[in-house]
Amino acid sequence: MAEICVVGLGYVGLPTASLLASSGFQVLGIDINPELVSELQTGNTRLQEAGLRNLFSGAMSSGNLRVSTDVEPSNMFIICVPTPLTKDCNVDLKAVEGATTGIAGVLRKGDLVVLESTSPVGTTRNVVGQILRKSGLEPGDDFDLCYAPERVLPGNTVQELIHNDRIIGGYTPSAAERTRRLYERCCQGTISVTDDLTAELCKLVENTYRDVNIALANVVANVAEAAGVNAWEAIRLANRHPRVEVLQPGPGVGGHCIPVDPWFLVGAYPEQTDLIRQAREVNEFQPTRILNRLLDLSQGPCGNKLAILGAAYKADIDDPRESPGLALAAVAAEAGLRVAVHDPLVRGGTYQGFDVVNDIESCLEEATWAVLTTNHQAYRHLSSKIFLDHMSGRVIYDSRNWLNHDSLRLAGFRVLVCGVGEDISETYRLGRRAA
Ligand code: SAJ
Repeated sequence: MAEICVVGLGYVGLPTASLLASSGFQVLGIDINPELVSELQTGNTRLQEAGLRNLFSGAMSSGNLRVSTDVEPSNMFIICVPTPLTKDCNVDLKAVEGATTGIAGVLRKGDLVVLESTSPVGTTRNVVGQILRKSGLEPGDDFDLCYAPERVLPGNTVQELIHNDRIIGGYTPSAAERTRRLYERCCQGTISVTDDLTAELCKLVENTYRDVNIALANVVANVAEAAGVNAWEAIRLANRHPRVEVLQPGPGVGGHCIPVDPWFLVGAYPEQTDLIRQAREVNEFQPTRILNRLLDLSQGPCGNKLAILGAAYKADIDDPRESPGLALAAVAAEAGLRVAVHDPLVRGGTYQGFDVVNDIESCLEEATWAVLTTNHQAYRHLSSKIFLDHMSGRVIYDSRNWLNHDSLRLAGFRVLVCGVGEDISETYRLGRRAA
């Protein structure tokens, strides 16, 4: 029998199960997707996470980790399933409910159940606890119940699982203590203990803070464009203040966490969360702003093909979920443009109705405009030649301030930069006024 059953073998569950197994626990990893489980049974994972392949295959070959589609009795259960948004921006708790229902079927007195999935305040006790009561057991009396949010940055998951501080929110203090002892076995960060409601709010505050901060950066970029100032330079200098840390503007906020989690607060507390909703709206509008600026400021029409460089939601990862590049593709297609999308890391295929290709030449071929949406290292030193050789138009929009603007301008391109007024971008170099 497994000591720990990890339910959900995705971006968080698989590294968590692997790490616990390599810390000496007998772990069973569960996923409802039979293809994923068959693939994992071979000891391979497709997840592109530094250190994960070795950690996972080592855990499998040690015999401490097994994977299956079926939940089994276990001393401890950790739920790591997705909590996406519905179309009308409400939380979809179906995966949490399904995972919990499975656990309720095998729950025994003395077990521990931990929810890690980002969830609205109250989910641990009112959803998970309530479903588990169907087992005839009472949380707090018969079994322990906790909320322990994951905090890992996709792309650096294994390192962050080991080194980040963690919050453990117990339905009861003793449940929190027990969970702290469990996580201490593989987490080297400081583990703080609180109640489940506070821990749930804490997780939502972390991602909302980042969303609001990026929205501020995007507003600064809009002001800078109107005022003829370079926002990147202004933010860099403002951040020299010891108590200021403004993030960076860009094409919007992607991924499966930051654009989603603030809605869990807005949905439940609409009257208290105007600021949070507005920040979401600012960030969601960025692709449309980019398109409008591009169409307003660019040269006369010489075609209608838009080449988008970057389908991953952020730099140097292969994940296209909620990506600003694909959001831009959608608004551009709606405006009647032909759209091509390139990414060096996202596996070639169709995402949200758009083909993502891995060869940049075909994406740029005969393009009227090119927009850089992801600051991948692979794009950092793109030569002006590749744009010259393939594009028919001569307008490039850099939404991440990432390309070599001087060399592109020398090659005859008009370069628009997010957060830099167009007239300014011609006369400023490295963010300073030209002599
Ligand atoms: N972004 C900007 N400007 C910035 C920073 C980020 O536009 O200055 C954009 C990125 O390009 C990307 C989006 O924001 O499109 C989100 O990327 P991210 O790196 O800020 O965050 P995620 O979604 O990859 O991971 C976040 C992290 N949360 C925080 O940093 C508070 C991570 O620690 C969480 O564990 C994760 O959400 C999660 O699973 O909740």
